[in-house]
Amino acid sequence: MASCAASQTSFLLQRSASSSYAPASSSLFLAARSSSPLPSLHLSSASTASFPLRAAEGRKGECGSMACAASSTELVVEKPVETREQPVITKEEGLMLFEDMVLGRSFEDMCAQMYYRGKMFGFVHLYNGQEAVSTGFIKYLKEGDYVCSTYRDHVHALSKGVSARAVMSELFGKATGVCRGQGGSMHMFSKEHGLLGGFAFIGEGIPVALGAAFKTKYEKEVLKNDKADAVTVAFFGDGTCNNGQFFECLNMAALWKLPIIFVVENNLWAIGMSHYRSTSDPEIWKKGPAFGMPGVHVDGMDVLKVREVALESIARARRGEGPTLVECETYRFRGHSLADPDELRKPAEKAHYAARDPIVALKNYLLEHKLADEAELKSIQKKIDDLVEDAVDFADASPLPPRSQLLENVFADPKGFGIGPDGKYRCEDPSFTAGTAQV
Ligand SMILES: Cc1ncc(C[n+]2csc(CCOP(=O)(O)OP(=O)(O)O)c2C)c(N)n1
Ligand SMILES: [Mg+2]
Repeated sequence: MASCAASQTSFLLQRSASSSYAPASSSLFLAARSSSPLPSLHLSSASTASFPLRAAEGRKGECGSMACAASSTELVVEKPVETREQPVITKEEGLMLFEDMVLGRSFEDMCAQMYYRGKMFGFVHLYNGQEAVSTGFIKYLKEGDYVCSTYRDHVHALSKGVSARAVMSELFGKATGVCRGQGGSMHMFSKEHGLLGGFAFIGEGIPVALGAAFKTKYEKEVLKNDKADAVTVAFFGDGTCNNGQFFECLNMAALWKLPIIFVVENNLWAIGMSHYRSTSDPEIWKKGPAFGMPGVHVDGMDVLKVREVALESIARARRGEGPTLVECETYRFRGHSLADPDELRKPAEKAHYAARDPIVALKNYLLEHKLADEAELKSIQKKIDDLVEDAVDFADASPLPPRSQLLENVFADPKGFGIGPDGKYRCEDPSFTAGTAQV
């Protein structure tokens, strides 16, 4: 039980959960390692079906999820949370969250259609099922805040305010795309929106996000700019947490108390590799306290719980109190990419999470709390359907980038392409790019 013991606590703070998704048995507790002044915040819901399933699916070893869950009862005194009569969000906020999640889902469904119709090239990784994470964090950021994504980046871009037209056009490789068609699916970037990029290499975005957070700290403390209060959120997957850059960045972020939130989208799988087969301790949130920052574990299929953790960790970062590691338990509803036949995951597992669809859960919450009626929600869906259709029409009608754009933003020296038979560098020949790519 060596690694379970690492979460030993010296004190416990309790408060009630603010979400009424699972009112009967959810609990939220703050615990701190005896050696660290920083709290490790662990948000869990005992009635959330995914947690027991994950424990059951986990390795049966010493510190599988089940063992750790059992040991945590020694450390945490749970108290029943009273049922909340009042909704935790306003109507306006609820509809905003709903709209953003529906946009993410509908956009991705349309991407699948367009990909299979041959409108997109390369790999396309969809975000279906994980919407509560993107929406729950990004919608609570300010305009000047930063988001760093992965190759599963369309929905992060949309939540951060990049238009559906600009994302769809980028996917079509068109000049009107957010990166003028040069990035494609895995490389959404927008300086204007503080979107630091999608990254095809796993973990590559984490140090970039760290750099943005360092910039904010430097502006504030060295350049004495009191207005520098940007928060950076870095999203990445469970598989990526086995990568060295993750650990290096946790260390630096804690050391320098950077305004960054590391958001792990733990969807249980890294392509076809189960999380439980590839990591020494499947509870990723515990790595936060190990580096001296809070580690939070949250149900990533519940946008209201994600929201609660987001509000707290964003406020903490903005106050200058440093980084937070948040592990969101979520699930992707489609294969790893659109080229993946998705044959490795068990049908029962897929069905289990399909029944916990975060959009359906939010919809039910809005209806039950009389924050919206069916007609209002349908009209939001219709509005989004129209918006996504418009994005496709726009992308389709947009021009391809000119050939002259081919070598723009390519850092390799084009002279590396060598000297032609005429003794001149090949890149100096006006027809150099002709036929090298279909742009
Ligand atoms: C540095 C690096 N190594 C390996 C790969 C191949 N690869 C692509 S996706 C992936 C799995 C990542 O899984 P996870 O971090 O859980 O993200 P998810 O796809 O589940 O969102 C791997 C290993 C890569 N892209 N980059
Ligand atoms: Mg994963």
